[in-house]
Amino acid sequence: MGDLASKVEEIRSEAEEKLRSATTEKELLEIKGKYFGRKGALSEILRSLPTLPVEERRVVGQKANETRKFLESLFDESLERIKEEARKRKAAASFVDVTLPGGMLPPGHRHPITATMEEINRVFSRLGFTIFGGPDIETDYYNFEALNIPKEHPARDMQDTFYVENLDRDILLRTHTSPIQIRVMEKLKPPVRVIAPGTVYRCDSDVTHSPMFHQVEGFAVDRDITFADLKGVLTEFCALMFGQDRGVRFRPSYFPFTEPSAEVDIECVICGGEGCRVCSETGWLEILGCGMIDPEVFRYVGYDPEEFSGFAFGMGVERIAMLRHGIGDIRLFFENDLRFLTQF
Ligand code: 2U9
Repeated sequence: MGDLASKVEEIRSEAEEKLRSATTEKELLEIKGKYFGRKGALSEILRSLPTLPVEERRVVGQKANETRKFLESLFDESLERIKEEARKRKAAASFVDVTLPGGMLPPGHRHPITATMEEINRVFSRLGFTIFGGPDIETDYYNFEALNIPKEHPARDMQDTFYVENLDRDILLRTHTSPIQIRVMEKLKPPVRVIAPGTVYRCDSDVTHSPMFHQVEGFAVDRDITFADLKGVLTEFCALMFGQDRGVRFRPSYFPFTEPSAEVDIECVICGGEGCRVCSETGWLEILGCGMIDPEVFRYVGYDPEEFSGFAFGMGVERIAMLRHGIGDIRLFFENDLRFLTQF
């Protein structure tokens, strides 16, 4: 008789210890199955009760039923404990300490085109020019007509224009920043010295041309402005931008809005004038265009060409940045590849 009762005791203490140390729901179910489930050790003892003598049946039966009740409630308690532990583990894993300092962004820097454009602006500011801006979307009048380029004039073929869709083809993306200067001339009377930096657009794309690029143009108008003033200002610009000892030359050229016109070359920044692949073995690099403003342009803006004269110039910012940094493909500026951009 003592045997079965102590077997129940044994089941109780073994199952209790295992339930208390179990860490998963699966483990709990296994313990229940083995000790106090329908096919467990306890059920087996209960099933054998009818074969026992009355006294033993009473004692063992009572003990076994109490033990099952105890283990079942310990099972529920342990299940609750395990679930609570899992909840706590999950909460700890997703805890965010909002008092910690935020992640620091690495310091950035200006895009090489912005840096070059700002440097050009700085040089002309030093020479007494004031910076103006204007709209990227322009009218045919400000982009062409007022610059002495009438409709159907062959000079229009020099710039492949993006037109904004309308029947009259009179709204477009500016092909140069010259319209800014027309707008300034309409508002300000001479003497004026103005610099016009900005984004411009042309339907053109290869290693040295991008459909979107940047220009800095400028002009000076006053009484008695001569080609000598043009040469003086632009020679000084080249010295400040490319070094005091760099050779500069002026070559005759043509632009519809200037007469006479010239192109300015500097000694090659790569070979110093010896001749190399970058300067096509000439020793010289073209960096800007310029000229005396055509009297016809003055008539459009209401300046008296008998009283005033002026010079104007224009340069492509990408070209200058490419020459300064020895870059062979203009598209690198606009791909936003950090391996390229972080070198500046
Ligand atoms: C007004 C009158 C005259 C601006 C000028 C150039 C010469 C010139 C090009 C250089 C390379 C543009 O980026 S580029 O393709 N520009 O050569 N620009 S004179 O003359 C003006 C502008 C405005 C009212």
